Amino acid sequence: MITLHFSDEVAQARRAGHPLVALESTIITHGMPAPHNLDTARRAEATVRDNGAVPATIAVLEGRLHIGLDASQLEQLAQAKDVAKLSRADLAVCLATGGTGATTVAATMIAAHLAGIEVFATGGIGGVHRGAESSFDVSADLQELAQTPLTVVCAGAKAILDLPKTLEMLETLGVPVIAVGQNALPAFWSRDSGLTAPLRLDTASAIARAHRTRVAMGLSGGQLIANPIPAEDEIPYDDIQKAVASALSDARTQGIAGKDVTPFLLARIHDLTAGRSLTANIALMLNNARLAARIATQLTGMKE
Ligand code: PSU
Ligand code: MN
Repeated sequence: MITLHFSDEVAQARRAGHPLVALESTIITHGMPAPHNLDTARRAEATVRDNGAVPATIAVLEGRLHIGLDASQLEQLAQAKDVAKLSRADLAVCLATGGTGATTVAATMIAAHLAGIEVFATGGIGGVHRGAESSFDVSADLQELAQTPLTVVCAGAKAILDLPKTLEMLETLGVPVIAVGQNALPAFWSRDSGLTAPLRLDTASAIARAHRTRVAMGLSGGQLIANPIPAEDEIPYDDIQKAVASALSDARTQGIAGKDVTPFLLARIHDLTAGRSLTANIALMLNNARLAARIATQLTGMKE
C-alpha cells in the first residue's frame, strides 16, 4: 500500500471514528477562476464541518497523496499554475515522478477509498460528451463509479454533456443514479434536465441505508446522488443551453480535445453568462457539501 499523507484534522477524525467527506481538487485548479476557487474550497470545507463531518480535500503534492490539506497547502494549490489534472490513468505516474496534480472525481474516489472514506462531494461529474459517437469522449468518472464503492454527491451531470447518453452509460455500468427529493434528474446549473432520474430518495438516512445495503450485498461500485441546486441559485435549463451551444462550437473551432474539454467549456460558459454560471456552481457545491456531511454522519451512526 502506498503512504497516504493525512492532514492533522483528518488523522484525528480517523482515530476518533468521526464522519469524513472527501472533496476533489480539480474544481479548484481547473473548474473555477481565482480567487473564487480558493474561497469556494474553504467554504465547502467549512460547510462539511458545520454539518457534523470532517472535510478531506484530496490532491497530489510533490509526489505525495494528500488526504486533507492544511490551510497553506490549499492556498498553494489554488494559486499554482500548470497543475496537472489527474484521473485514474494519471495518478500513479504523477506519484512516481514526484509531480503535483489535482484529482478529478475518478481519482478522488480512488484516493478516498484507499483512505476508507465512503462519501464524497463534488459539483458535477464528468460524463458522455455531446458528439461522443465520433469523439469517443466519455469521462473516466463513469467507469470509476462502476467500480469504487463511494457515495458521490453531485448536482447532476453538467449540462454541457449529452445527458441521455450519460444516463444510458451509467445504467449499463450498474451505477444507481438517485435524484434527491424530486423525480427529475438535475442538470448542474438547473434543477430539472427534462429527464426523469432512474431512482429517487428523499433523505440522508435513506441514502446512507442504500449505501450500506450495496456494501452488504458485495456489489462493487458506488452510487451517484444527484442533488438539485437550490431554487434561488439555479439557471433554468433552456437559459443555459444558449451558452452551452456557443461554448461547444468554440471548442470545436479551436480544436480543444481530451482533458482540456471540460475546463474550457466551464470557463467559456462563465464568460458567456457574465459570471452567473460561477455563482450557481458555488451554490451547488456548498449544497452538495452539506448533504454529503449529513450522509456521512448517518453512515457513522449505522456502523455496528
Ligand atoms: N465539477 C465542477 N467543476 C469541475 C469538475 C467537476 O463543478 O471542474 C471536474 C471534476 O474533477 C470532474 C472533471 O471529474 O471535471 C471531469 O473531467 P473529464 O470530463 O475530463 O473527465
Ligand atoms: Mn474526456
